[in-house]
Amino acid sequence: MNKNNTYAGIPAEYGNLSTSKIVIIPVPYDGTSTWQKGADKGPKAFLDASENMELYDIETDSEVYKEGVFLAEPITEKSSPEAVVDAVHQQTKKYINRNKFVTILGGEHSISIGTIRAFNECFSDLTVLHIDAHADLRKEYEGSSCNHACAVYEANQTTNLVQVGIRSMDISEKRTMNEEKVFFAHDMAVNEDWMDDVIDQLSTNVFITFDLDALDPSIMPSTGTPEPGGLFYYETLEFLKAVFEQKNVVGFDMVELCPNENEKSSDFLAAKLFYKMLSYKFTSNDDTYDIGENTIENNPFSKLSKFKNDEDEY
Ligand SMILES: [Mn+2]
Repeated sequence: MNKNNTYAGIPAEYGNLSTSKIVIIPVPYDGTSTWQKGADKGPKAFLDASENMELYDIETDSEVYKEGVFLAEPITEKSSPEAVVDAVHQQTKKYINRNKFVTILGGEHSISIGTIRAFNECFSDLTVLHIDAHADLRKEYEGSSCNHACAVYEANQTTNLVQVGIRSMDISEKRTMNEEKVFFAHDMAVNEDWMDDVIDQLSTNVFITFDLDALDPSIMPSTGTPEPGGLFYYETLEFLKAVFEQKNVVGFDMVELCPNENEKSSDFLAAKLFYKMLSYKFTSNDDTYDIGENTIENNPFSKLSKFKNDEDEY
């Protein structure tokens, strides 16, 4: 950890909870992964890489850390996958209720069950934009509904789930899947309009769950289950930027960084991608959103929340 004890080594004045618009919750958990272990080391590798990043973003001409980024205590619960999901759910909701732009850093993908549950309770008409190589639609896997293979089963029941980059699944998941809202990697490879087609499926409020194995293993080898044929960096950025510009992104998580001591570029990619997403959020044209007849002005991620800002409650 840097001398400031802050995200990316930012000056302490930008890391206070009370003045920060952004919160990062690290969840170093890897209890259910089935192949390569090590996603529990993801948050530390991510934070180490973040400290070596230059914090001016050229593309957006911004320094988003000046919005304030509070690095929350890591969630250390490990007793069972269900207990982890509960802890993540509660912590996420706590910070959403303080009107923060909440981001969660995994850890393996099962933690997203908790993050999505919190966002879905706090925001109406929520889309979960699931960017991943895997469908993750199993109801139960190895005896638990909180397994990484089940990450978006609940979201599929309770939100508008839109899946992007999928290239590996079990045939049983076809029964659960809404194929109109699934963008398979092999189709995206030959469809020039896939970004617009995805955006057409999104409601106004969007939560992004980003499994890093959605990216091509040539640029993101350090992940638990690398699958060939993934997204590349600039197309990913172009897509995300369009989503942030056209929709009200209410928060995001990033999961499945499984660091390898001999391969640091994946850690750095994750750190940069995360910072890019923050940069897009806070420089996108987010002054107004049309949601039906209502126009929400300024600070839309909080004003579309079902909850009032109540600092005293916590
Ligand atoms: Mn995956």
